[in-house]
Amino acid sequence: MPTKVISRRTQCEGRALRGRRCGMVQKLNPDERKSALTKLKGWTEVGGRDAITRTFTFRDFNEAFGFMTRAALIAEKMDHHPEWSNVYKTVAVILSTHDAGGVTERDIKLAAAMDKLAT
Ligand code: HBI
Repeated sequence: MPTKVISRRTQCEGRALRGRRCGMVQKLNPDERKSALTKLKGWTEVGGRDAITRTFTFRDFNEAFGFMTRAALIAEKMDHHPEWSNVYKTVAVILSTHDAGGVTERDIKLAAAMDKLAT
């Protein structure tokens, strides 16, 4: 049974009806990305990929997981999610906008929110 193809527009209308974000965002160009990084704390570009990364180190696992919990709530509210891993007191984060195939303003916004949580 062939799966029914739903146009992006229909998907978007559906998401809007459910109060979820939709609409395409544009990737930042290299200069925009570099400029945005100067406003963040300790984020760098990922070699060979249109993404940014930062590794956060906390006092212990409890603090690291608390950071992830708070960051997860922000990500869910933004409908924009990190690629991340946790080993004991460190949290390694990579941000990129899958829908756009690279770094967008959404990633910068989430990175700034994470920086604020980690201060
Ligand atoms: N998170 N990092 C990231 N990139 C996305 O494109 C993305 C997301 N979270 C949800 C989301 N897109 C939805 O809008 C759907 O497009 C999956």
